[in-house]
Amino acid sequence: MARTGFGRGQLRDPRLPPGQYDTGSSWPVLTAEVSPKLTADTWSFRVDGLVERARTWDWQAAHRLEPSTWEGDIHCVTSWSKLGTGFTGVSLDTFLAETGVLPTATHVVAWSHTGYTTNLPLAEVTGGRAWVVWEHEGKPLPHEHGGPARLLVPNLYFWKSAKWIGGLRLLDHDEPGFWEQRGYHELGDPWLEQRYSGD
Ligand SMILES: Nc1nc2c(c(=O)[nH]1)N[C@H]1C(S)=C(S)[C@@H](COP(=O)(O)O)O[C@H]1N2
Ligand SMILES: [Mo]
Repeated sequence: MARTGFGRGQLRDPRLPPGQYDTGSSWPVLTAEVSPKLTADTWSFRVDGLVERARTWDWQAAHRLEPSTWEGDIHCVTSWSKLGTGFTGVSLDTFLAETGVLPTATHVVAWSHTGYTTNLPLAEVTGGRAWVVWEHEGKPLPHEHGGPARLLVPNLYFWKSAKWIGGLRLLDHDEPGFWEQRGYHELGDPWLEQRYSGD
């Protein structure tokens, strides 16, 4: 079936959550802050807070971990979705297995090297649900899309996928991040249309 047949009043692609449209081969850039001067040489990823052993990986150390590729759909709260796209990096499960997680941990705050933050329940980023990624469709992740490395949490609206990811802090409580402090939903499930606080 022709992909161009999907549209208003016509067959709707079942991969599109309510209120979303297919952005096709384009990939919009949404950045709230000034893009950082960050390269593979200056990038690092830290996991701390309620863990047994806080740890920081540099580019080489992160690339020694078991790689994994995810393919699927991503959904921005501004209503575009990008369907059938692929990223490669390392599962957060792999990083967290190296630090251990204390039983009191319930949430994480993901932070970017720029200062951008976003909060997530621990259960939403474990069990094969979240990755630190550095490749998009076999090529280095473009800088404007968060390269050298970003978080990928595809089950939630894309504001949770922090670009230029710097680390995760494990907490025993929820702590609203940049957009959550500005009225966005604490969780952000696109299938439940959790766009704004109270949705
Ligand atoms: N550091 C940082 N990460 C961010 C953002 C941002 O402004 N800064 N925007 C978020 C939002 S709202 C979306 S939709 C996606 C956009 O990613 P893209 O620009 O690669 O499409 O990144 C998310 N991660
Ligand atoms: Mo977004």
